[in-house]
Amino acid sequence: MILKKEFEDLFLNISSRAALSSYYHIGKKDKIAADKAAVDSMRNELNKIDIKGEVVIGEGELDEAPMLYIGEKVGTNIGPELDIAVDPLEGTNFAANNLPGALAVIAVSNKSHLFKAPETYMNKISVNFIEPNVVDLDFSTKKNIYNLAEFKNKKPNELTACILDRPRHKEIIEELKKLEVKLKLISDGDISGALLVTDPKYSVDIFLGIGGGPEGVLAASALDAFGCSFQCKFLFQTKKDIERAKSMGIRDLNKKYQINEIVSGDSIFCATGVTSGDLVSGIEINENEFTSETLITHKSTGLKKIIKTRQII
Ligand code: VTB
Repeated sequence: MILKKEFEDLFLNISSRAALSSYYHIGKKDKIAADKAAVDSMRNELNKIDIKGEVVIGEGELDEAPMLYIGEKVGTNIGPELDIAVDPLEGTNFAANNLPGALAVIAVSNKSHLFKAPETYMNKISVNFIEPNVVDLDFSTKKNIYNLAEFKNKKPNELTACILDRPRHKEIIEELKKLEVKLKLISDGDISGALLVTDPKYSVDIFLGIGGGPEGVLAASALDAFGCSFQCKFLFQTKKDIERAKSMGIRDLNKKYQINEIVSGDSIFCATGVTSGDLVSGIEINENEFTSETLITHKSTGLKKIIKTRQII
């Protein structure tokens, strides 16, 4: 089933309104307030539209998050049954410190077509083509880089890899350095990081490493529309993580997922800039109007573009 074209505008409006709401908190050193503003706005706007929505990726479990928790029903309860994934403010540190790259993000699919990911870490890898056995989560970093270089007809030192700058990535980063791969180390925001493989203008050949599981599902929705490959594995560190995963129906805890096991069928993805970053520009306010930039994709219509809108506040 295809998602109606009119949803493109509706969801674009939801992510741009959420971005505007957290924009008022940028640089205020209060990431909780910035996040809450985006959550409240997204929930409010979602509840105005005619859908029977269920949050599959949200702010956490009901006991952790009062709003947009996993399983929360959203919409007017009239219309199609949809899965909703949200990261109302991706890059809360960026927003709190007025740094580039904060985004409001939402993705939607038909019911049961987005993976209900637990709130755990996820090991991810993404490139902008689909060709088996070139890049694989089970290969060593070295093998992936050599294969990718050969596939792209480049030398390893002409490739760029994007990865979160974390101590857990020490070995991968050392290996990439040894191979003379150019690094793009990001401090937060791995939805945006993953999406840098989608267009040559960002000069990123591969995205890899361990980040948030929910962020992985959101990125997968856009990567799918761009025809990129994405593989992932969840990492369960505590007993609680494992129990939660089992209760969510995950049997094989070491399973490697391909993109279409994470997002299947049609999906719409919107990421609006709160502060300007690699992907999109941030919110600008001019008297009673605001301008926002949103990267929007819609798999079935082939829509993949950055849309600038100007709206009354
Ligand atoms: C990433 C990134 C987020 O968390 O998922 C990362 O996209 C993973 O967690 O913006 P750690 O910070 O524990 O490494 C963020 O950086 C913050 O939610």
